[in-house]
Amino acid sequence: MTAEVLPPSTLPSLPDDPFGTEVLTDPYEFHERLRAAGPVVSLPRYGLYAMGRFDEVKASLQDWQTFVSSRGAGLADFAKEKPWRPPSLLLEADPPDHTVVRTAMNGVIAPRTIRALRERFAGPAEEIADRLVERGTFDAVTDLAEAYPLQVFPDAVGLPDEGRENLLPYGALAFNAFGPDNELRRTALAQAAPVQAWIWASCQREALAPGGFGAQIWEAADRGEITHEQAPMLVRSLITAGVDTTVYGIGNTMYALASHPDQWAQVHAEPTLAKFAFDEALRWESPVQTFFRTTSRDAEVAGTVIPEGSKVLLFLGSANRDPRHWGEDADRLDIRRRAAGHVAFGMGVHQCVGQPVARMEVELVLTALARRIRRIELAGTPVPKLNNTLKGWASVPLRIEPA
Ligand code: OVM
Repeated sequence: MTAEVLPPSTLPSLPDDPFGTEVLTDPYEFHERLRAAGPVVSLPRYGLYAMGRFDEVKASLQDWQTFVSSRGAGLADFAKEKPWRPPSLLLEADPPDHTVVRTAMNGVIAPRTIRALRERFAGPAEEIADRLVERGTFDAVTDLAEAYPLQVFPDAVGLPDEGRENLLPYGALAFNAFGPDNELRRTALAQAAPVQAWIWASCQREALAPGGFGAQIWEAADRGEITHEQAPMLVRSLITAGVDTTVYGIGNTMYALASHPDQWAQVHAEPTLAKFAFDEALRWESPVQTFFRTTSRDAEVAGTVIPEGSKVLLFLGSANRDPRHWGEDADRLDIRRRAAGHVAFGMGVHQCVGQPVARMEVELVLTALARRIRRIELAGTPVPKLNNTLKGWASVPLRIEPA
């Protein structure tokens, strides 16, 4: 048999459904095949291009001129399909429009604001840690990862007390909606109307308590940094991106450490390691697994041309485990490695604006637990929570040994 010489334009292709139950439940075997197949891979099931290697994922996130967000950060191409909700002014926009609203948001989530909030977030973190340690067994998701952010974040935004049960369903909806028209997305959209109505009402000036992030966004409009039409949309961004992400972040961090008791022991011995444990957990099991971009022109990536108007699926969770970047032990959880530089918060102009809030929440709650708990272990089988974008758990039963 003669060896076939492939033309350089021949693109590797994988038949897998990255939004199917198998990959969503356990994506890591698929990620390995994706990275092995090449720097750019075709996913013909959805007519997509995909990248799973660290260098190309990072470079594409940084090249906002070529890999645009204004045509949607999900599978739907806003140039061709009507979005399920009015597009986000932050996530689904490009410079220069994006720059204006991003600058205003940076002002709202400023270091001074975060320092002031730390006091208000610290008490509840200590209290929840006391309660859970007292119990001895608890669920890291429902009793901690959901309970703590929901106790502190809605108050920080200034949201109404009534109706907060809509927050988690809205996050699940928004992150499922990035995916294809599958069961997860359809089910979420079928129940969306009352949830969306509460969210939008809560973004209005009269609904928001003084002093919170929400009121501050409206004040930025009064100062002329943004328009009054833009203000409720930016509050919506905070609500959409600020709840489920931190819930999954805490749940995944606790799962990571509970399944590696030796790593927990290190954080217990030295609770200031909590922030490193969080970065390593984000790298090892990234809550936001994927985002899409759309090519605004023919894009050359590692010798492959991606034609203009293509949807490109960037696998953040795969980039964060790429041995080409992280070394042969990329799959190993090691809180002492230099995990900062992961792309779990994205990279470039769209990199997570709420990052300081998320980091503060996790540091406070993880430090409070690390001081009080000597040993931690899984007390049962964790139950995955499936979502088209988010990777995490519905339940992580834990048993702990107090210090
Ligand atoms: C938004 C937004 C930003 C980041 C993530 C996200 C649903 C949404 O601006 O609405 O996920």
